[in-house]
Amino acid sequence: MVPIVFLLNGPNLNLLGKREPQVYGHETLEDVRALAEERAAAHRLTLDFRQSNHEGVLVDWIHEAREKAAAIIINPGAYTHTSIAILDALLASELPVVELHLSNVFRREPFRHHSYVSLAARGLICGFGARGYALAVDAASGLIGQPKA
Ligand code: CA2
Repeated sequence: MVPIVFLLNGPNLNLLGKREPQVYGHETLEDVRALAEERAAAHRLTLDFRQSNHEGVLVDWIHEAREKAAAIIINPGAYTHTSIAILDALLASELPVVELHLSNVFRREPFRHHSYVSLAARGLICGFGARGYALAVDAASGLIGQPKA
């Protein structure tokens, strides 16, 4: 069976490529989806790529991943810095988690330096823009022991 990786995106990431290109780049969410799907195919993985602006929806999707997925990649957006609910759901999933950010959060405002999600993550990719999405799929593939095609 082909392993499934959930790639979840949090609030405002639907605006990618449409606002603040100096911070988040020119690629749209559809562009980063394409990059991630290309890497997933190379690793013989199925990618389930989603975005929501709602914390509870993200929590529900993490619960769903527990049943269906072999790993979770998550860019929780601003919920990174605030959401114990998302942290608890990730811990409960018992799945390998890759935390992902477009920007280098450590070069930004101090409130972005703390991540609740990092407590559940096996690793963190940040600061590589859209390319980070491909790197995150590589990392997830390694965590579930999936060989490259
Ligand atoms: O760098 C990242 O990927 C972030 O997760 C993005 C979040 C931010 O709150 C985190 O600290 C770091 C914000 C997502 C907002 O996305 C936008 C994209 C384009 C235009 C405006 C917002």
